[in-house]
Parts: sequence; C-alpha cells; structure tokens
Amino acid sequence: MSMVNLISFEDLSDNRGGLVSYEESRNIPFPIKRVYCIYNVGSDVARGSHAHKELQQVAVCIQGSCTMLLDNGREKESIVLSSPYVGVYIGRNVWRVMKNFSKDCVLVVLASKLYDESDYIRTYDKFLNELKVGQDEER
Ligand code: T46
Repeated sequence: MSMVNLISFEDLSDNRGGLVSYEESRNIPFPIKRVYCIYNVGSDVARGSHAHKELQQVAVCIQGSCTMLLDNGREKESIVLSSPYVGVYIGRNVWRVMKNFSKDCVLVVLASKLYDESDYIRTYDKFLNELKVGQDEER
C-alpha cells in the first residue's frame, strides 16, 4: 500500500471560472489553524528537509507543479502535485522535501497548528532517532 495519502477536492468550477474549496471536517482531516503559500521558488531549489513532531498538513499546488518527496523512515515516495483538486496529507513524523518547482508554482499548505519552531525536526539523524524512540515506547 502506498504511504502517500492523497485527498481529492471537488471541482466547483462553472462557466464563470474555477473554484475549489478546502474545508475543515468536510475534506480536510483536522482543524485548520494556519494557511501558508510557497511561490516564486527557483527550479533548482529544494525546500523542506525536515519533519514535524505533531503538525499535520495538507499541501495543494493551486498553480503550476512541484514534487513532494515523503519519507517515513522505512519507505520513500514522491508525488507530483499539479492540481488544485488533489492534495497530499502529511502526518506527523514524515520527512518531506519539495523540489522541481515550476516557475508559476503556488503551493498552498493547510496546517493543523500555529507556527512553532520547536515542532520541527530539522536533521535527518534526529528524525530517525525520534522514530526509534517512538517505536521503543510502543513496545
Ligand atoms: C513544511 C513545508 C511543506 C514562519 O514564520 N511561519 C510559517 O508559517 C512558516 C511555514 C514558516 N515561517 C518561517 C520559518 C523560517 O524562518 O519562514 C522561514 C522559512 O520556513 P522553512 O524554511 O521551514 O520553509 P520550508 O519551505 O522549508 O518548509 C515549509 C514549512 O515550514 C514546513 O512546516 O512542512 O513547508
């Protein structure tokens, strides 16, 4: 089974133009506390390279495209985001890297928590370590 959890959003467009809605409880699986946008990223730039302890997010490319690489410490998978009607859910303890941004890419991210630097795990070794601690605690 794929570790990539995609969410489809209904196309509400009509002859007046495009419309898509992201709504807590209806199609976003957590209370939305924050929305941020990533845009004007160079095609040779990689962003991300971190995981979160608690934060859950849904990322949607509302214009253009980019690649999202997800890594849960056991498997890695990448997905090309290129539609406002398909988002990727990113849960806790998942390492993510975003790259291959098209010139016109606008990546919208819906987040379950306010910005909190202490929730970030910014080194890969620490990420693997935290996963191991979590697994040991579950045993
Ligand atoms: C994530 C991926 C998908 C804030 O002050 N508030 C915010 O809401 C955000 C997102 C960032 N910042 C500050 C923190 C840094 O000083 O903006 C600066 C750049 O953030 P960062 O290097 O973390 O950006 P990305 O693109 O590497 O990662 C972002 C999110 O931070 C992260 O949570 O999952 O997008």
